[in-house]
This record gives sequence, C-alpha cells and structure tokens, in this order.
Amino acid sequence: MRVTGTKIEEAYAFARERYAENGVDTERVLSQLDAVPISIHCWQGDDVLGFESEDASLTGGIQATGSYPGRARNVSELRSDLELALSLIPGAKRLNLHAIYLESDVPVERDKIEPKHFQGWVDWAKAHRLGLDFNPTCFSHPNSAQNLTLSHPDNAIRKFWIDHCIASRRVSEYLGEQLNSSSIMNIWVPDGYKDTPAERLEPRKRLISSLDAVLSAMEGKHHKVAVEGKLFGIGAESCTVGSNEFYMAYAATRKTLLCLDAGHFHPTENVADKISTCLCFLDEILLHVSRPVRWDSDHVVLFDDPTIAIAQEIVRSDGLNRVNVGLDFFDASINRIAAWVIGTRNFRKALLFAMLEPRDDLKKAECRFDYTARLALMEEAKSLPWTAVWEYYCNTKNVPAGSEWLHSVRRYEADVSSRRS
Ligand code: RNT
Ligand code: ZN
Repeated sequence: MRVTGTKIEEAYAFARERYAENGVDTERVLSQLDAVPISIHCWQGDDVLGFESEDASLTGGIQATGSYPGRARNVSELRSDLELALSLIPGAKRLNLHAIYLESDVPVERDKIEPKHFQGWVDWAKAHRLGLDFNPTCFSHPNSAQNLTLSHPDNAIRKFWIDHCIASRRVSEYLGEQLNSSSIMNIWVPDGYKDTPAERLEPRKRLISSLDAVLSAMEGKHHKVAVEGKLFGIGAESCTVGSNEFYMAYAATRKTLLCLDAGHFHPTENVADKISTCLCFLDEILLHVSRPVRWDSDHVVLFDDPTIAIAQEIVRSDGLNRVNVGLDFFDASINRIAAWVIGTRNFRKALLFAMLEPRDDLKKAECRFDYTARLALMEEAKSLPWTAVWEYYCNTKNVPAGSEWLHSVRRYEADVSSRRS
C-alpha cells in the first residue's frame, strides 16, 4: 500500500530536525540535489544497437546480454520509453546520445553525419527540458573490424574515424547551442589487441595524433570533449591502446575532460579515490557510473558501497560543478525502462546520502586529529533518517516515493512494450 503524503511529511519533519542537530540543513541539500544533472544514456533502451540499419550488431568488445522482450526498435519507441522513465526519476536530467541514434531516410556514413540528423532529438529535448550529450560511435562498423579505429595503422581508416569524430563535434556543438546547455562529447574507442602486441608505443602515438587532429579541427563554444580510458575489452585482453594512464596524461596536457567509467579498472581498484586526483589536474571530469560484475559487464547501478563512495567523493571534494555525471549500463535481461529507473534513482539516492553527511563535524574532528570521533560520526551518519528525506523529495517532485513506480512500468509493459516483436 502507498504511504500517504501526510505520513511522508511527518517523517520528513522529524528527519529534518535530526539532521539539523547534526548541522545539516535538509532544505538546502534538497534544492542543491535537485539541480545536479544526471545524464541518462539512451543506449539502455535498445541494447546499444542504434537506428543506422535494421541489421546492426554490437561489436567493440562490449555486450548487452539477455533477451527480455520490449527492446525499442525505432526512435519513437525509444523516446516513448524514455518519457516514462523520466517521469519516474526525480531531479535534473540530461540525455546522452550516440551517433548511431541519428534519424535519416537514407543511409548516412559515420563521417558524414550532420546536425540535421539530430534535429528530432533537439526538438524532443526542448519539449522535455533536457540537455543533450553526445558520443561518436567508433564500433559496430566494418571499419572497426580489426578492433582498431583512431589508432589503426591504415591512414584511410584512421582518417575515416577522425572525420567521424570531427563530424560528431559539429553535432555536439549544435546540441549545446540549441539547448543552451554545454554538451559533453565523449570519445571512447575499442582499440586494442587480443594477444600480446609486437609494439604498444606506435599505436599509442597514432591515437595521440588522431585525437590531436580531432581537437584542432574546431573550437568548442557549446560543447566539451572528454576521453574515456579502459582496462580491457572482450577481444582486447592483452592491450588497450587508450588505457587510463594514457588518457589521464592526454586530458591533462590537452585540457580535455577525462571520463572515468566505473567498470574500466581492475576489480579491486577504488574508482572513487581517483576523483580528487583528477580534480587536482583537470578542470572537469565526466563519470560513467556503471557496475562491473567480475568484468566490465555494465550491470544496472545499485545503491551499493562503490556507488555511494563515488557520490561521497564528488561531494567531499566540492566537485558538484566540475564532475559531470553520466550513466553507462546496458542490461537486456530485465525490463529496460525499469533498468533506467533503478539505476538513475540509485545514483540520485547516493548523491542525497552523500550530501546529508555531517561534513562540518567530520572535518573538524579530522582537523583536531580526533579520528575516533570521525569514525563514530561517519558510522552514525549511516543510520540517520535519510530515507524520509528521499521520500519527501520524491513527493515534492510528483515522482513515486517508493517501489510503486514499478506499477507504471508494468502497465506500460502490458499495453505497449511487450507487444513489440
Ligand atoms: C565501453 C565504454 C563506452 C560505451 C558506450 C556505449 O566500454 O564504456 O562508454 O559503453 O559509449
Ligand atoms: Zn563508458
């Protein structure tokens, strides 16, 4: 049964007092929280296939596994699915597109994409008050068959991908300008080798010169370029040309953003710990919040310790204005709209949880080397009534406070998505 609004308000009044006793102003936190945009990735809706052609298949060492019915097969289905998801998620949102989500009556080569192919998305984003982010799609294409793109030894193939990235920058610039909100264009390439390469230096040098050509092609007034490193992919187990160290140095020397994808590191690495280092050397970073399970599996984001740690590091570093939050997961084994709702709500919850931390008291304890108090306060903060604040926040945003959002998804599934073949 649904909890009534009055009960939620009563619980919130109590929670607000408890937080005030801990030096935290919940009203201030909620207005800040609501303004932090989360960029929702469009590709959870259709298993990263896009709308270039009907027989697309996903390559590049990434996989959407599962065969749950209801995949969006075209742009109107994807938008309709997104509209439902957006209505169940509180707070500021953006949409993250890939080049393969273009709209055109005739086939368009990747190096020939233009802003007009994304006009439909711009109009839709305006109607839904969303900013748009963008990605060149350097995979799932005959020219990426060797799992090499911007670092390919063949000049013509390398030029094709450079031109695709430049064309993508023009699109991203248009999106940012039209929506009056800077668009982030993130470059991820799958380039790597299944087995030990004879040389690692030359491919890396080629990647640098390709990226430099992409960066020098135009000025970015309404878009920013990010680069995303990775540890390994399926078929690139022995060497990934664009490793994290590679892009960290690239981003710092070229002044681009660095994208940290939570699934792109060794399983025991602490991704959250990298955020403060990045903020020492880079103006801004991009996150791909994701969940690796044993490998870069892109499971739906949970409200779990690694996710909370990421949110805490953003907040504790005063990084809300410099850390751009994007999501990156694709699960085809469950209802895809529910996947968006669960993952995005979870990251918003993690942000709230982090923002409600009694920061002043923690910092004071640390300054006087009172690590006993620091630990005690951190642990007690975990059981402060943050869920009452969450439910109240959802209620004020006209979004379901708890799992009753699932009814809307189930109704839509019965009426719409399960009827798709
Ligand atoms: C792949 C990267 C990349 C993609 C998306 C589709 O490992 O994480 O960000 O998942 O661009
Ligand atoms: Zn990613």
